[in-house]
Amino acid sequence: PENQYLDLLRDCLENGEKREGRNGVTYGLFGRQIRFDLSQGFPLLTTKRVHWKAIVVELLWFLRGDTNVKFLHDHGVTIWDEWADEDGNLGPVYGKQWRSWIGIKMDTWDAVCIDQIANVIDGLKRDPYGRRHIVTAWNPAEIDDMALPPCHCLFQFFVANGKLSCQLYQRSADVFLGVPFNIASYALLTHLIAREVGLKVGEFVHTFGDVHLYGNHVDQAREQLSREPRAFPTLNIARCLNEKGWWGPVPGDLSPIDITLDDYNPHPSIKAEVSA
Ligand code: THF
Repeated sequence: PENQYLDLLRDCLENGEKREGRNGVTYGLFGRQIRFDLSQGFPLLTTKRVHWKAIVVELLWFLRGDTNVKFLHDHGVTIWDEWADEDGNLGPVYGKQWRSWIGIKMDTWDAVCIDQIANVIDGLKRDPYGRRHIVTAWNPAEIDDMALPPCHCLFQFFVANGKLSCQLYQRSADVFLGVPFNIASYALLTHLIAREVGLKVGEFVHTFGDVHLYGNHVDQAREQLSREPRAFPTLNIARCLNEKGWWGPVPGDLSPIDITLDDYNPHPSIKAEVSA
């Protein structure tokens, strides 16, 4: 099931172009795509243990519209620390753009605040077969104020046969450390939104711009590629908060403990250093 990921990892290792970039050596490729049928298990990699709780907490943090690492710290998650300022702020990153994108109406010069998550949920309910179910974090006016421009920049939902699919465009992808997180995060988001709008889950399609293996992850990648994949786990969402509207301005109600996995039996974790 995770063979598509392993093939991409191998592709970077064997065919990636070696480049010296902003934060170190990478072996990069451009324009790749992998996909997961979410009805066939939850795509959390089994060829190394992936820190599931960090994925859940990070996604709930995005959905809260939060851009300060305090919430992550309160739940023991440190994956954004490298980029935060002394007050824990990251600038207008994902949460801000997803939940309160600021724009100006051309005719009246009125400021508008757009909740893209609420809009996409509403859109899926009103017009499931619409072709505009898009959320974008790539806000050119605010890129300079962000600690890091969004890597997973834009996603779109699609409905067929009562199933919700999601495609992500990721402009920059750290194939060893980040991508396993990104796959699980968007798979979980698809499950949450599907539940919200009363659909089953379809596919998660992951499209990459620059996908790269860092020079200091090469040994770890070889180790991972030597391992045999196991069956994917299954996801449980204990309660659904749609009566209260968890996507509202102050959700804070869906807790990481509501979201668990069954039958996750991965190979051991593999340590690697993140490049900031
Ligand atoms: N920058 C880089 N270089 N790689 C990334 O994956 C990345 N992100 C986010 C923003 N910038 C990035 C941050 N996400 C880990 C995982 C995800 C991250 C950052 C770091 C990480 O170190 N994972 C380890 C340990 C995790 C833990 O135990 O908490 C791992 O082994 O998986 C990708 O969007």
